[in-house]
Amino acid sequence: MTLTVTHCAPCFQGEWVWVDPGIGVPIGARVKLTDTGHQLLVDDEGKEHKLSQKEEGSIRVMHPTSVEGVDDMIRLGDLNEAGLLRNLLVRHRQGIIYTYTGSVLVAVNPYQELPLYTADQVRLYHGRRLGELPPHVFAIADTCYFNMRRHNRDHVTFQCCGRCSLDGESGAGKTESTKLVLQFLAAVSGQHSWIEQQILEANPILEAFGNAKTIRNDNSSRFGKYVEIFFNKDGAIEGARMEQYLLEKSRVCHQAMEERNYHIFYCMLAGMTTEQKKTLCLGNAAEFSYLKRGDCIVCDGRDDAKDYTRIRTALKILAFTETHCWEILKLLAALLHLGNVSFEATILNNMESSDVSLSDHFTFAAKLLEVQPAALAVSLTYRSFMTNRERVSKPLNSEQAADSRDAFVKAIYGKLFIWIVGRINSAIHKTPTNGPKYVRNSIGLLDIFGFENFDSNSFEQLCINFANEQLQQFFVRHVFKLEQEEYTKEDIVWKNITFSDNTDTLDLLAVKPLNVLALIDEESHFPKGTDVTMLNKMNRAHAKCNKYIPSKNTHDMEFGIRHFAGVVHYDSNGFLEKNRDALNSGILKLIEASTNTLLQQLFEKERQVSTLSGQFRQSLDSLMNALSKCQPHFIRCFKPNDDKKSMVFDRNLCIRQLRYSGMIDTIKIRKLGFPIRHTFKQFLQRYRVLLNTTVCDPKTVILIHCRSLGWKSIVLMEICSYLLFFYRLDHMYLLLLGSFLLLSVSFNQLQLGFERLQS
Ligand code: AD9
Ligand code: MG
Repeated sequence: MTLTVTHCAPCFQGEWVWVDPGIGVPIGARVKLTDTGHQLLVDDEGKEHKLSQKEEGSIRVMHPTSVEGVDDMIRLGDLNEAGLLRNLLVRHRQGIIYTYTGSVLVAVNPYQELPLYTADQVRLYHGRRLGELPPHVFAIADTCYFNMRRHNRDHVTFQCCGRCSLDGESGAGKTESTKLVLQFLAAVSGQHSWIEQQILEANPILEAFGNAKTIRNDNSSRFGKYVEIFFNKDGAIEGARMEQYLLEKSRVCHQAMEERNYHIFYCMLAGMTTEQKKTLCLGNAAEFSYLKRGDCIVCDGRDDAKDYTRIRTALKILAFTETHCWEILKLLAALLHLGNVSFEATILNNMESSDVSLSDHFTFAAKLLEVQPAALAVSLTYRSFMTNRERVSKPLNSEQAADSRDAFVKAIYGKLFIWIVGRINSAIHKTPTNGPKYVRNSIGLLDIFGFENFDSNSFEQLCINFANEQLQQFFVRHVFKLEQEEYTKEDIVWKNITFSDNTDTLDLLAVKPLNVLALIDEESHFPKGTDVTMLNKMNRAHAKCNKYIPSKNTHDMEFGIRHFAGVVHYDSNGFLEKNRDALNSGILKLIEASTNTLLQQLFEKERQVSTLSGQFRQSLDSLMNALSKCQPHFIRCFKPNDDKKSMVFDRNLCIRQLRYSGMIDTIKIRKLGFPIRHTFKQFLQRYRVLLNTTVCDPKTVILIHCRSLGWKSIVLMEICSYLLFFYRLDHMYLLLLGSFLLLSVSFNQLQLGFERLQS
């Protein structure tokens, strides 16, 4: 094995060094002397590396901060990929899951219950400055809360929000972290009110209907979620609003091997009384085709019957009446029965057609949907559409009829989910009553699907990855671009730092003329448009774009996109149908004729205003707009291994996550920069005590002081602002620090002194 080694340094027994066995990122290793006096390196994974004599003298010694690990990666001496990776590894081994990178929190999924979230911990972290205590998700939650309240005091007329954005792979811990932030906010807002309980209880409902067991996560969120929590001027929670994005509807009808349908189905079958099940003609999960496509009915570690009780309690708390609950169960039962309906191939006027195979399931489905069986049969086996003059019906063959049944089921489930979120909102989202001038503060929590790249990727993955590109750009913009631009604008000496930017990919997806999403939409509106015509247009329009990988030949239905997190190949089959998201008009007529009130309500607003990607883009735009107006906080969730194991740290998986989380660049920029700045007005309001002046115009005051004190004053102010913001120092400290700083002679010394002061 050849070893790549850099700096020369003599090494001693037991010393820590870096070794690069040529398999990616250097790994930490400890020097061991053999009996013959040669050096042997034992790396972090226990592997031994022999060194040639020449190599022995040229080993890179590990910075002391990397040996034991640090709380904030900004303080690492080995400020590189290997350093960050080892820091996470060392802490993971010590059972420490949280690490800062400046104000960004990295959370490594522990895959075990840790005693970190007790009421004592809430009290411990509440009101403490960030960095004072070991890194914790509660510390970030408290910073959001503290800043929100502080701004509330300072600027009563502005609506200000702290945002938390959670990012990470499936199973990394985004949803758990969101719940923890919510738990913390509910605890510190201190009311133990009914509304708080309602907000907390919304989660089990959303998870029942929107989460499922996948190979990556036993409780995978199959929708994106943005929760906005509103606080009154005293900092008490007074309401919340939830937004959902892009539920994976296809899961209701199909699941990959070892995956399940949505939890609610298994829970209801395990938890309903025999009587209730009899009324809905339900048996066990194994009897329903929709529940066993993944050959997986039980999920280890989940108790479906117990969860059902929990869901029912939550529904009650969220003001779902008994009638609502029963109507929901009826509809879910109807979907299960529909899934068991099969079709027989027939020939009608020389055309392929189909008939419903009559079965109890079909009869029950019609009964529960409250429609005429004959009408249900026709709407499933015919497709009707409008020509210029009249409505025409075309028979469907048995496969098409099964597809039409699935489309019906997906539409019902998708709308039911949206309806449930709507009802939750109507329980927890109260309009403020204190008059028009009353402004509420809010904290938003974004828990949205991570980047997806499967063996086969379809339209849903394109939408999800598009959302991730936008969020990545938001992160990159926030951390990098704005920072850099601001320094340039303020004439602060700043060496340009290079960072990976995903603007080109976003241009290709949604900005350029004939961008990918626009082409898909355009082709969806053409009655004659097909996946093939769409793909051809895309290949032609973007042949020269280096972020686009065209299909290999005319038979190849795949195209590729170079995303910030890697290349994803998409199978364009089914894109247009999924994007059109339109129900056969025969089915819409059937729903109109149904006497099932819930079904009717779900489809009340069924106006085909926009395509799926159109709707999604709209909700993403409003999300991005909301995010851009607020102070964001980021929690980057990491998954230590793919096996849901508690003590396994897969280096390759973690490097990948480090890379695409932008952590390396974040750490550079954060260490070099000044993270917090204020306008003249804000500055004066906050530091008037320091400036000792009666002049009122903020800019004049500050400029006078800058001129008389020179650049040191600016540095002082920046650092004071930083300290006040992050460390919540009081004025006493600030004055002491001020005199210390003004005596210092060079900026480096200031920084050194400052660092010493911090430690
Ligand atoms: V997905 O994109 O929705 O598939 P998430 O949301 O990132 O994914 P989730 O929060 O559901 O992952 O976490 C997955 C599992 O990891 C949880 O069900 C827990 O079993 C486990 N987990 C995550 N965070 C923690 C934690 N802080 N403490 C203990 C945790 N277990
Ligand atoms: Mg989740």
